[in-house]
Amino acid sequence: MCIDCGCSTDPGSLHHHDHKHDEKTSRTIRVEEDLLAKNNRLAANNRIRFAAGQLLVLNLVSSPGSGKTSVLERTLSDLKDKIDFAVLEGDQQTSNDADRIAATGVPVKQINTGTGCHLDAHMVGHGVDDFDLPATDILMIENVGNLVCPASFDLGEDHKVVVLSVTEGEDKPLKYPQMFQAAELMLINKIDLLPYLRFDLQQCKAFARQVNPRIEIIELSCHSGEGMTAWYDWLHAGIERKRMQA
Ligand SMILES: Nc1nc2c(ncn2[C@@H]2O[C@H](COP(=O)(O)OP(=O)(O)OP(=O)(O)O)[C@@H](O)[C@H]2O)c(=O)[nH]1
Ligand SMILES: [Mg+2]
Repeated sequence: MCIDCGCSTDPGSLHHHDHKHDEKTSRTIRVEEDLLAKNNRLAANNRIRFAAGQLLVLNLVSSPGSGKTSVLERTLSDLKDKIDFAVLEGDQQTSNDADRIAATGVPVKQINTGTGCHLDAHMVGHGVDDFDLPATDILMIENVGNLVCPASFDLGEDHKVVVLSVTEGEDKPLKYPQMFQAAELMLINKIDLLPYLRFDLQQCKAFARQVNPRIEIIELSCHSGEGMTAWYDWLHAGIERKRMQA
């Protein structure tokens, strides 16, 4: 990354302005590598703790407002009698989302990142300290709404689940490919709004598969409930896989 303007110095990237990249640039890249290496070490520690508790850990990522908390609220309300959940909520400010989750009766902790644009493994490691992990089937981590930075930060999760709502436009997988490459599953949310929008569902799915041929896709609306069963089946299958691995 260029320390003057923050743009990528990747030779393949567009870089049209007129300034020199000197040794300061390589120092910046070094710091970035160290930061990610430290995060990866802490994520590995988290993963060991999660494996000991035999729980499924999902990292929900998306742009702000795609419906992550809404999907969680409905999921927890529908499944909490069958599945033991715990939830970590990541936002820059406020405890709004944690308050919404707490209303479902599921254990929740809010992490405020301040100026930070993503959760990291250190925050998550401390965030779960108060949870009874062995008594938990699924830990849901709602990341800060941001379709860029959370893609680079491993939290020790089993899977990233990217939520894309139909109001955002079908081209987002092409514009923000890193996030869709990092995700195992894409939830296309707010499909109840499709009749009112120009959103090409098939094109969106094709774009997502173009950047990640293995990505699984579920279309749903947590308002109408359409498609939620497929998501719940995916969660049950995930828990089953974890139990088989143990
Ligand atoms: N029509 C419709 N609206 C939805 C649906 N899901 C969420 N919304 C609305 O979308 C808005 C944002 O929902 P949130 O659940 O707060 O989104 P979020 O991704 O958690 O937002 P941040 O945490 O701020 O990134 C709210 O007004 C929801 O009511 C849906 O399935 N259909
Ligand atoms: Mg939210």
